[in-house]
Amino acid sequence: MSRGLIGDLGDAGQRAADGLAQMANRLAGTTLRLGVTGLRRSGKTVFITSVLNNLLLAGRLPLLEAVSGGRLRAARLEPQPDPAVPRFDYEGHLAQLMAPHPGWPQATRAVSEIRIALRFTPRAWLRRQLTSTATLTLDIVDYPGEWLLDLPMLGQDYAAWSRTMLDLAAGPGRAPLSRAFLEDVDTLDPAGPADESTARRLADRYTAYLRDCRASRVGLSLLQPGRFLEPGELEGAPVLTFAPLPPRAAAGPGSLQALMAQRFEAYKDKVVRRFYREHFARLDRQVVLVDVLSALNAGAPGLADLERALAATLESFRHGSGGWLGWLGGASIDRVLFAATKADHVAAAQHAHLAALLESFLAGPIGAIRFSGAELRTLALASVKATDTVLADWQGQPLPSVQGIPLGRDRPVVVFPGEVPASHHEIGADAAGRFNFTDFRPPPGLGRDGRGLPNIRLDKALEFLVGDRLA
Ligand SMILES: Nc1nc2c(ncn2[C@@H]2O[C@H](COP(=O)(O)OP(=O)(O)O)[C@@H](O)[C@H]2O)c(=O)[nH]1
Ligand SMILES: [Mg+2]
Repeated sequence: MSRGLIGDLGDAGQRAADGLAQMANRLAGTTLRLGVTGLRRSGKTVFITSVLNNLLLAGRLPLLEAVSGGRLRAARLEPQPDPAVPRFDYEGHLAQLMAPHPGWPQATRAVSEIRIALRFTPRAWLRRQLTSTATLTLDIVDYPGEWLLDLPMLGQDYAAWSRTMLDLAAGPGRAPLSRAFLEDVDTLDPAGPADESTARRLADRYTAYLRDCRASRVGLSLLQPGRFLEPGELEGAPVLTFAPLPPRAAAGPGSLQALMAQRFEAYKDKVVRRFYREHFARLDRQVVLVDVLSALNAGAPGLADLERALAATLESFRHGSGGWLGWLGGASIDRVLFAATKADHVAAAQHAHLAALLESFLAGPIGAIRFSGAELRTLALASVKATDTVLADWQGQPLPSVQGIPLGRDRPVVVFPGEVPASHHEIGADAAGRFNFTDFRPPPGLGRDGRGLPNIRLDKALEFLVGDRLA
């Protein structure tokens, strides 16, 4: 017998043992960690609230097979596993949506988590013989997409990062916002002596520029480092006191550039890698929520920026030798859903275009990096449906329109929001002002029937994200 064959038998034996262990685990119940991310106001809080509400009530989820098949027996919230992480305030957010004068939940900023246990009857005959009910413990982790956008920094050194950031700052859409910072950089010698007040001033100007980008009408989103905008407990710390500088070969130890590079490395280590270890590396599944319609409203620069932000996000789900995650190790995310949120802002007939548009943004980066890694899917959803699609008569033409109460108003109106392009290649530089999608309020009486918050395709999202673990 050759050594190879012994080796093969050994592997097969090991695999069988692993398989049995896995089976035993699954019978006893499994835990799945689902990350929910997206940039500010992309819809994370509303998504998690509606997912929990519909699972707890086995409600409006006809395309989640465990629900339509009547196999979801019971669901309840349980204490979360990480006592130091804030709990997702499900009850508070739901109360706001169901109030007599309903409103959207308050904006949230940091990471939070919540655990829901789902008891179900297994679908497979063999498994049913072994156990009549199984439990899936689902941990949902809400974290800002801005933090995810920092992950690619781990694959860059200070010089490479600086070049990328300075090019971006000088590009279209951003140049008017970065002027004060770039002028300051122009008058400095990176090879000159390090000095704290200069470092502080540069960091302040760079932060002001990032803030202006975020506040700008065009809705810029690729903003690094993310913690400059959401510092939390790190406000004023040296790890946040740096900025990109044009690389100078002559800059030696003790130079301003050396100080900045040191702090850039500290940021990677203390902030980015820590987030990676404590949160990201522990996730099994991920949903990335994208507010595509707001990006359309913002016009061409906002759309170009969205594409860059999506490309950076995608990097995080790439496995194997090509991706920088390979050497970090431990990433276990095997399914990622990119979901265009607030689909109820447009008529049902436009939803396919909305999903195709999001896919077209991802197609470029996927081709460019020859993506291999987690399984990807895109769809358009509304976590809470605030409108109805109606056929309105516009000068004798029936046009699919939406009816709902616009934000800041009290009465329902019918609006024709226009067509969503099916690809971003169909959007010219003249996009500014072409799109004007309206924001709506949650309608009164939401969820009163006890059948779960009305939504669009939340079930399809869940089938992809957790359906296989409910089988
Ligand atoms: N019509 C509609 N609006 C939504 C939906 N989800 C989110 N929104 C809007 O988007 C805003 C931000 O949502 P939120 O969940 O707080 O975003 P987060 O910052 O990612 O947690 C809300 O205040 C709503 O105005 C939805 O499913 N339908
Ligand atoms: Mg939130």
